[in-house]
Amino acid sequence: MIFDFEVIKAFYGELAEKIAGIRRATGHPLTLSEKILYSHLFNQKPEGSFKRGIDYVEFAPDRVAMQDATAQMALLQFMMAGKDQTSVPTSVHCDHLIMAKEGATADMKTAVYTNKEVYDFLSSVCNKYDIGFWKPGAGIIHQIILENYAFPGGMMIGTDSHTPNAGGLGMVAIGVGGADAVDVMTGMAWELKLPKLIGIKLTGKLNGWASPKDIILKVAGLLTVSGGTGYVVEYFGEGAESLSCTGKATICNMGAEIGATCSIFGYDDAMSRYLTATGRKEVADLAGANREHLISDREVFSDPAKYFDQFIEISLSELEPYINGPFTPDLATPISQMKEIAKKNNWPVDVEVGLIGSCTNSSYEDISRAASVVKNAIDLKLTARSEFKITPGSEQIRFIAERDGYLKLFETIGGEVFANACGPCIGQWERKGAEMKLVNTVIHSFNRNFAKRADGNPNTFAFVASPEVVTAIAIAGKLTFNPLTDTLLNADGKEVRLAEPAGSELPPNGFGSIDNGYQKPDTNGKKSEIAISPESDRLQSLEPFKEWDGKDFKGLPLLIKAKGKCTTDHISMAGFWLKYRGHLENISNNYMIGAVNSFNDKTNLILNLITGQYDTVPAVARAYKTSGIGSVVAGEENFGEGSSREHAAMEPRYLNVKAVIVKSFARIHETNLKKQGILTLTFADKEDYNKIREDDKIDIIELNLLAPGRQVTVVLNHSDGEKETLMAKHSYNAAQIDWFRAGSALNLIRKAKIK
Ligand code: MIC
Ligand code: SF4
Repeated sequence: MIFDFEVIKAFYGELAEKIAGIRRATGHPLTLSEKILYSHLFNQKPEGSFKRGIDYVEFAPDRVAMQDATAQMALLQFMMAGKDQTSVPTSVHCDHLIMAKEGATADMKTAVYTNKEVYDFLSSVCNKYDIGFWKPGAGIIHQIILENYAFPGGMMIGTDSHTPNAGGLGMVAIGVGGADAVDVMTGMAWELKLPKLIGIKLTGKLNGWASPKDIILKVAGLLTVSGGTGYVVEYFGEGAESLSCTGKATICNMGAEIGATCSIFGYDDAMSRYLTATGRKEVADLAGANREHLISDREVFSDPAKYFDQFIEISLSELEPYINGPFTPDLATPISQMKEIAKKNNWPVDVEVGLIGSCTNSSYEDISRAASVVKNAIDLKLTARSEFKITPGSEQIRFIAERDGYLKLFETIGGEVFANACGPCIGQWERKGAEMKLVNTVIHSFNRNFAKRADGNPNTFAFVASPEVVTAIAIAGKLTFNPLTDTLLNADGKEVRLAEPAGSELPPNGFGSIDNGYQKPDTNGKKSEIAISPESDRLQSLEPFKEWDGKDFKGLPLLIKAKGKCTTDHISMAGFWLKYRGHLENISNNYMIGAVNSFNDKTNLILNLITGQYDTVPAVARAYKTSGIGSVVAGEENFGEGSSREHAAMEPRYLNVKAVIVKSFARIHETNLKKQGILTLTFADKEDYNKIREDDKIDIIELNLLAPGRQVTVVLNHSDGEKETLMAKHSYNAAQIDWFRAGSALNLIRKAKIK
């Protein structure tokens, strides 16, 4: 079955005419990114006047996807909007809440039982509003989207930062917070600052141990975790065409790790093969007939530097495998230099666990290449020195990996297969002994490796590499093992060298037909009421946030000045806390518990200005809230990097934080904060971060004059009686200022409905 085929057909039916109109209006050759973005304008015309990186533009995406950990809050908000059904095709995927502990079968049983209330809620909301529901065990959102929904030239948003995975099938797919999803689901325009463009030309061809993952690991090293912020990254060139569709998806997926709005590849034969193999030959035919509209114009290819804001060229023939980490995905080390760099940095090199899979690297190609390494190791009489775990991205993939004998091979070297879900990637890993907080090293093919992410242990050094490299390193047991040059001692005491991995792009025996875990909306569900028990500790109906009272913020205590990296994992931790994703009050108890207080270098220990005592961040925030006092949060660069979770924005709003002032924001988090009605500011002079003292009372004044481009005045009232005034910038446009005034973006939607 092809989902929403009529919508896709209609899209391709209009595409040629739309592109011709865009070309007339802009008057210049077009990149693929522009073609897709401009063909999805909400009501505006491209006029040739939009300025990239400056103008906010309204879009009409073709679909919305949500995963269970973010869908709860998104749907609770959607329910407040008073609609009968979603305006565009929408799907919900149960993937984040499944704990990895004893292997797939046992873990699935536990998950279905422990998360019953949430799954039942999501399933009944899906039935009521005509939303496709993917049951627990079906797989990870991005893998399911690639296998079933993505189509070249389309545009979608998803409440998960790795939504750009669908760029592997030529789609502009963007990660957003739940409130943005509500805009699109309620039929409103979805607004985005028109992204700038990075063009990356891939020349040559990958060989040996190098894989698509290494391309993005290298790019992450070049651009860093914030280098892609505000950009669409468009890949092209003969090297791009030589990659499998799923390999392209891996690259687009991890574009989130450089902060990119999304990444994309032009339509090619690899995409056609993937669409056909996954039962969507009709889509491949339509895309094939529109191929010229699904790639950049010829002029762009011949002079890319002229059409992209930044242009990079990478030779695949010379690319060697990379290992990125620890603690950040952009610390890129070519495998040949790992021995030296690990030694220099004193990284622990004994690898305890190698993990493959996740939404980033679960393709047939990935699994078959990793399996070839295992097969070769067995033939060479080697065993795995590290533990080895596998999380398949979907039931489809798990099924064929089992059918084609790969899972058996993994088990032969002690591999353990977890459920088709996020599992260890999001801290849903009951790893034995993690609570002892011992220093140790793991290596995985996931995308993120922030501190504590996988197992909650701050002393776990997590490294990211391709599945085949992870497998080789798990066999060797050493981070410094380079399969290209090094040998291993086998059971007979002989020095042996692993052969280069080999795999297949697509399953030679097809994908087979399975129960994929999809639940079609049941029309009887339309009439049912969605009941949320007031006693529940997992779900809680939302109360609208209060409107801004029109007054300046005066004498607000500083809640916390966060030091250094402050990702959404630091702001609203996942793992254990995922269970409260539908309960704002309960999840607010994790607010900023991972952030480092710049005044004492400790996490979760801050000064309570009322008592003069130190306490946890949530406790102090609640104390201020109860006393009717607002507060201010300060931070450094790329604040809120990582996830799309809007809990990181709703929690401070719920806890009465009025403003967040930082050196710079990550895109999704900044929008999330704005949408929830928190004032988001950046220091006009970054050095002013240093002026904020622990016991400051902060004024933010002349808020009635808040206007696009106008700086905001912040006064620091120090406890010694001195005052310092500093200026802060903001990126609000006029419509977004209305969100602030209304108390949240959703309040505006609700008001429109009430009128
Ligand atoms: C992640 O990879 O961090 C997550 C968990 O998928 C998040 C979403 C979430 O926090 O629910 C993301 O990337 O957006
Ligand atoms: Fe799930 Fe990890 Fe992918 Fe996020 S990055 S969707 S947690 S598998």
